[in-house]
Amino acid sequence: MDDAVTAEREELAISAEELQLATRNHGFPLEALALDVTPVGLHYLLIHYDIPVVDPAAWRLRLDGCVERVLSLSLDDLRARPSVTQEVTLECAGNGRTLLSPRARSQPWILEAVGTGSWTGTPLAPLVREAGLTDDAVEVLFTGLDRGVEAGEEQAYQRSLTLAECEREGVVLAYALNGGPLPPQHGYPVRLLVPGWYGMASVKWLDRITAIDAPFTGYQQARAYRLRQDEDDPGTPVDRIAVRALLQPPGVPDFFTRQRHVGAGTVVLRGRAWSGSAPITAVEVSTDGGATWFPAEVAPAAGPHAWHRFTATWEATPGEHEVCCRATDASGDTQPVDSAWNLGGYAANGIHRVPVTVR
Ligand SMILES: Nc1nc2c(c(=O)[nH]1)N[C@H]1C(S)=C(S)[C@@H](COP(=O)(O)O)O[C@H]1N2
Ligand SMILES: [Mo]
Repeated sequence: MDDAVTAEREELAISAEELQLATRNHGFPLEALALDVTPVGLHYLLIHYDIPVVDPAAWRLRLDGCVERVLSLSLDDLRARPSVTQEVTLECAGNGRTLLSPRARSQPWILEAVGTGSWTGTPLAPLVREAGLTDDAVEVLFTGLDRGVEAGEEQAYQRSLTLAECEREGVVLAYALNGGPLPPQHGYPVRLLVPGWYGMASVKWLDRITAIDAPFTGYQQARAYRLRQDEDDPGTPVDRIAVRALLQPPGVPDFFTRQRHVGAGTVVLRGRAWSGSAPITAVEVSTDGGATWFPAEVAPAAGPHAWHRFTATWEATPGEHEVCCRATDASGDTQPVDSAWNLGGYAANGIHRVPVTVR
C-alpha cells in the first residue's frame, strides 16, 4: 500500500477513545424520524464527564452572584412555579463531525445527534427577575454538578447566556421530559433548556445560576464550541442550530453496511427539517445525488422550536441511487452541498445523502 492510502485509512479509522465516547453517548436511530416526539430512550445523549447521582431531597438550585437576593430553590419549589410544556428539537453542535475531513477527535457523530422532546419546565426570566440583577450583571452563568478534565484543567461543565438570551421565550429550567421526570442521563433533577441553540447551551444537572459582571471565559465558552480554522484562531461562538433536513432512511437496511434496499415503484420519502433561526420554508429532495431537485411537502411544526415533517414521492427505478434532501429556512439559509470545515467539527450541516439500491 502506498503512503497516501495508508494515511487515508488512518484518517478514517475510529480510535479506541472515539469508540469509548460513542458507546457512552448514543445517537438517535434515524427511523425514529417517523415520530413527532422522540421516545426518551431514543433521544441522543451527550455527556462530557460522568452522570452525577443526585438526591432530590437534598438538591437545591442556588441563584447568586450579581443579584439583590440569593435564592435557594428545591425541586418542589420549581415545580410549584408556572410551567410550560413545549416540543423542542435539540441537536448536538458536533452532529455531522465525522463527515468532515480531517475530523476533530471527539464524539464521532455521523448524523444522529438529534431528538425532539416534549419538555416541561418553569421559565427562567421571572426567576432571574425575582433574584433582582444588580447593575453590574452582564451575563448569567449556568453550572452543572458534573466535573471532569478538559485541556488539562479540572472543571465543572459551565456555559453562560447574555441577559437578552435569558429573557427569551422558551428558555426554561426543565424538570420533565415526555411527561416523566428527567431521566438521569438528560439532567435530573433540573436542566436549562435553550430552544434554537445547539445542545451545549442547555446545561444539565443544574447546581448554580450565577449573574456575573464580565463575559464568561471558561473552557466550554472560550475554547470549545467555536468555529475556528486552527488552534490560534479565536473563532466565532457556536450558537443557533444551523438549518438541516434528515431523511428517514427508506426501505430496509443491510445489517452490516446499513445500505438501504427498496422495491421499484412508488416510494414515499419522509423526513424532518429544522433550524434554530427561523421556520422551515422549503425542503427539496433529489434521487440522483443532488443533480436535480424537486420540492417536498412540508408540514407545520408543533411549535417554534420543533422540527417539521416532510414527504415526497419517488418513482423508483431499478439500480443504484443516491437520495438527498436539503432544507431552507425563513431567514434564507439553506444547506450547503458540503459542510464548511472547522477545527472542532461543529455545525456541519451539509446535505444528507442516502445511497439506495432499488430492486
Ligand atoms: N452539565 C452538562 N450539561 C450538558 C452537557 C454536559 O456534558 N454536562 N452536554 C451538553 C451537550 S454538548 C449537549 S449536545 C446536550 C445534550 O443533551 P442530551 O444528552 O439531553 O441530549 O447537553 C448539554 N448539556
Ligand atoms: Mo453537544
